[in-house]
Amino acid sequence: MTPVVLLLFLAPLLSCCRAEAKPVDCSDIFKQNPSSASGVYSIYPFSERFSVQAYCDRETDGGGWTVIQRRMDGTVNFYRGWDQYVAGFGDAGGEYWLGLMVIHRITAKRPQELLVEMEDFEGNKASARYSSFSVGSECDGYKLTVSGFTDGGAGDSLTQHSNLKFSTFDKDQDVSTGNCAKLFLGAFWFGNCHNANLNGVYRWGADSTIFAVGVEWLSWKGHDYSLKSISFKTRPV
Ligand SMILES: [Ca+2]
Repeated sequence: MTPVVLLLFLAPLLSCCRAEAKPVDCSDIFKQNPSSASGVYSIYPFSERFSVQAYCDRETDGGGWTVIQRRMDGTVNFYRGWDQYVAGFGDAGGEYWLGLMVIHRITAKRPQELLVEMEDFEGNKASARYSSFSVGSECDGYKLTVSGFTDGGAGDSLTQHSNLKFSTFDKDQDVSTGNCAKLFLGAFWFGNCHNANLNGVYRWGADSTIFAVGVEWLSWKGHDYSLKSISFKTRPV
């Protein structure tokens, strides 16, 4: 068989292989179309038939980040129960939580890194980065595993939460005798109880009226400062 005949023979197979798989996460979207801008996209972490809306960051450090959590203006109530934290809620164009099911799925498919970015009400910005990040399955209580901290000025308020299960006010999986989610009005990988409360109450800056219930990252602004914005972003290593 000559090479030309062979090519004709293989043409249908080759064109078939070119059909792109649906993007599992935001990194696939920018790989498939490098000129895409940051914004809301459909991703398909479970199957090609079931899409999830996510905000994809194209800019930060080369882009490819899938935003899994974002606070920015206090428009969405984050004090919610277990089912909502499993399924996800909010608006991918604004404040939202992508959902434990999706986060587990994305981090189980490929090894991931995590970037936490935050801003205070004075316009200061800081970040924290982790070279390894994953969230276990529901059977594991959606356990957080995180390591490889690099400081972007925010300090490390997350490594202490590694190996802890996720808790909401109606599902206490923390290691405290109390209910951390109820005590600190959030939902998180609480231990006894927290160094970060990114799903806490949005309350516009410094406020010590009620201890540690705000949107917090302890190592940057302490327990009595609720951040203007914070986001968790993940991408394959
Ligand atoms: Ca408890």
